[in-house]
Amino acid sequence: MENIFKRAGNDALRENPNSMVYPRVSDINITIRGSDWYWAVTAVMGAATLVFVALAFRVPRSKRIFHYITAAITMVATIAYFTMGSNLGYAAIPVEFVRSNPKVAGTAREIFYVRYIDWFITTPLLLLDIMLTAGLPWPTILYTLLLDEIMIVTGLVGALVESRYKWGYFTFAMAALFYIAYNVTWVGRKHANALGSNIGRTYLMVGAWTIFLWFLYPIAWGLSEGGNVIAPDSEAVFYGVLDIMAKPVFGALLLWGHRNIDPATLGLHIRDYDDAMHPSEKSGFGSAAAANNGATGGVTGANTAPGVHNDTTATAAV
Ligand code: RET
Repeated sequence: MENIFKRAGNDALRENPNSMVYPRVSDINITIRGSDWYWAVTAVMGAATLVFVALAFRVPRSKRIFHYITAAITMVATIAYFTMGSNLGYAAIPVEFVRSNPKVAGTAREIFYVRYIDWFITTPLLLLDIMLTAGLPWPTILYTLLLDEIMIVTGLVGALVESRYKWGYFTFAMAALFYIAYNVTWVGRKHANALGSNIGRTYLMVGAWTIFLWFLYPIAWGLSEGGNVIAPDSEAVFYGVLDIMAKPVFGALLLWGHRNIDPATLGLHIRDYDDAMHPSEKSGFGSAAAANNGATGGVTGANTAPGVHNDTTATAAV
């Protein structure tokens, strides 16, 4: 048994012994003030969801994609914040650094894993909002979303690990964040600018806002789950302000930017059952003929001058 510790180089079983896995109680926790703040953020997220859904109903169904994605983001956050306000959705994790500061003195910290479940669902949706605005090719979008999921999952695992190995996970997450930032700031911007100045301007606004905010998250993590420097109440305020900026404020900016952009311009041709058909599609079985005509039917057909079936005119007509 001793021999497994004597092998040179690999300290894994010594640093993370199985004896450390037992149920624990946390002694570095949020107070009632932290809970109050989490409830306040719950209300903000819930109100934003109602506003985004209400805005969706003001435009035709075929133009609601960004409203729906954005409302889904704040809807999920509402539930996550409800959970944290209730002092639920956490694990008690022994701290790597035992501090003397009374605000963080103790041996096990309350780590809200529900935060990461929220981010696992909502950060890909945020990126989708951004990358669909740029009209990026779908393989680039999918790959960036995968890197984003890696960032969130490694962040969660790092937060739940008690030894210094947590910083290994932090490093993986940072590498993923840099890749995401490269795609958003560089690749996305080139694509968005190519689609016209209105789209380029909207993209620059939401893209720059996002990348600025996203780089503040690892700082919050380093001070909270990572380094146990700030109290769980301060962690609540830090992440809460960031989440409000990155979700409801981001969503408002995005939908404002999209008010004059037809999703069809971005290659998002969405069909609705009551779309008017192009005269040439009305022959035969009417709507059935239109439904089978993937290339020209739906939104494009509805908004295009007779005989013209390309994307540019479809957009210009709206
Ligand atoms: C973690 C931990 C370690 C390193 C990095 C992280 C990045 C997290 C980010 C989260 C973004 C969340 C958003 C939520 C919206 O409400 C996981 C904190 C890089 C970028 C935008």
